Amino acid sequence: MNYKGGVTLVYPYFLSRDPVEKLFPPLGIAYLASQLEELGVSVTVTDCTFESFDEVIDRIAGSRPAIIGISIMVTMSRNAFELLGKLRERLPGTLFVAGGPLPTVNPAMFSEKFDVVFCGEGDVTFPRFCRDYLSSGSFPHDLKNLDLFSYPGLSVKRDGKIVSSPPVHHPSGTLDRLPLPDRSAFDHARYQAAMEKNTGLKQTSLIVTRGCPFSCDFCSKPVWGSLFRKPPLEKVFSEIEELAALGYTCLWIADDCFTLDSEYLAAFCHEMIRRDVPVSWTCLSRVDRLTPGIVDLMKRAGCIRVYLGLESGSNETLRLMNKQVTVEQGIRAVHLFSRAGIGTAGFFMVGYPGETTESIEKTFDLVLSLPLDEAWFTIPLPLPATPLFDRVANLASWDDWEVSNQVKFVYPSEFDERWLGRRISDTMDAFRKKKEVGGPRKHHSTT
Ligand code: B12
Repeated sequence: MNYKGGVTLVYPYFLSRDPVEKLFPPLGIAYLASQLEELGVSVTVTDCTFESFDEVIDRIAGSRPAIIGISIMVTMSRNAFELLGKLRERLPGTLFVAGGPLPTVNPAMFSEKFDVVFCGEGDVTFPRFCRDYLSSGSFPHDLKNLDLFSYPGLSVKRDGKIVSSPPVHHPSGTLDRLPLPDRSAFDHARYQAAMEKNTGLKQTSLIVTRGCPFSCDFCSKPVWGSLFRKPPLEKVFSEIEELAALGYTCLWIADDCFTLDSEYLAAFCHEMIRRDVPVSWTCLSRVDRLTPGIVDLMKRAGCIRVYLGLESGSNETLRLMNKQVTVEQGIRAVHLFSRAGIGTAGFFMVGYPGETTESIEKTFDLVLSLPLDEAWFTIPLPLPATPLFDRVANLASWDDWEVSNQVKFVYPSEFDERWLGRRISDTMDAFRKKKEVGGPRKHHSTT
């Protein structure tokens, strides 16, 4: 059954804000779109990345959707509220729904202005909610016809109070029933051109597994939760073959913990070798649970780079971060990958609450002592629903969350931003110099 005036899904990121940003099509709304289509609900996807604010407003307002769902992460709340304000003026009869990583951790922030908020894996209930809403009348006042508490993950403002339910997750074994994300609305030619310019590769992202059983102090993972789930490889390879057919030459497996389950990882690699898919891949990895055998297999299966959350050169700081790994394990992992011919990128965080200038200097020393191809520094960004956030709770204002990749604390820190900024740029200069002296690496660069 088709519904007139169906659903529009919006990803409110505008490229002009940061033209050197890595660009990946937004998978959250692509997953929701395919599941809405499966239920017979008419859906359009608006990825704002290559558009202007006014173009987006005009196009969406012109199509008069009954529901507008906006996907929001921590840097996008201002854009989301601006879109909401402008669109509401033009579309008073439309229901506005917020979802994604930020509403998941702070539903109250969005329940004030949006009609409905979804927390967690929105694809568990949002498609069913849209179908039911559209068949029950499709105007905001018709919400009362629905039993809102039969939609896990939903938050809503009722009689001046916000009623919210906890983030919802797919249970084990259900990922195999989900359709592949619908990427048909994305401008793949522009994504490929932008990534090729930045990285030399037509790279795109995909999610294979969901969930992470670890509890790093700074990590915001309530969308996926702690339960590690893995879909059947048959399904994963349908998606990979689709991406290769779209012209992508490299994949970024953006899972929280892709290398967690060595058996699954090995089966993935064997399948990649057997099918001979013409794409290389990169992934995030923890530094534990790695053996020369699995690393070698990853190389043979086309892995060209791993991103490692090394974070610190001090075991005391790693303990503060609850990383549950040691500096020595990190060093071993970098050497394992490097020896196998897989490029390595290290993420480091400096200025952690409770660490010392000595431990920060150990981190800078570590970066310069490792055979890394890339090094990335951040300072702590306390995300809601993390233990770190609770410890530094007196944040200045939500506007500060717009800041990404800058040395600017959004809470009162014991460290001086100017000193940290200078030490980071000195270290990066020394890092680049060391790489120049070492000569060009044989791997493709992904930055
Ligand atoms: C890929 C990625 C990026 C990419 C691009 C994002 C993109 N276009 O997808 C890049 C590298 C650019 C990036 C940058 C940043 N990222 Co990022 N990124 C990711 C990553 C690894 C995967 C995203 C993804 O594809 N997920 C898969 C899809 C299917 O999941 P999803 O979008 O969450 O969607 C599900 C639900 O959220 C929900 N949903 C989503 N939208 C909607 C909309 C509606 C209406 C509804 C009902 C439901 C709903 O349903 C979906 C299906 O279940 C996530 C980690 C993760 N595990 O998700 C971090 C993550 C999203 N990033 C994060 C952060 C902090 C950043 C940076 C700020 C980092 C920094 N310090 O610079 C920057 C911001 C840059 C910017 N552009 O504004 C945080 C966000 C935290 C938060 N609470 O908001 C995450 C969760 C990582 C983390 N654990 O801290 N990121």
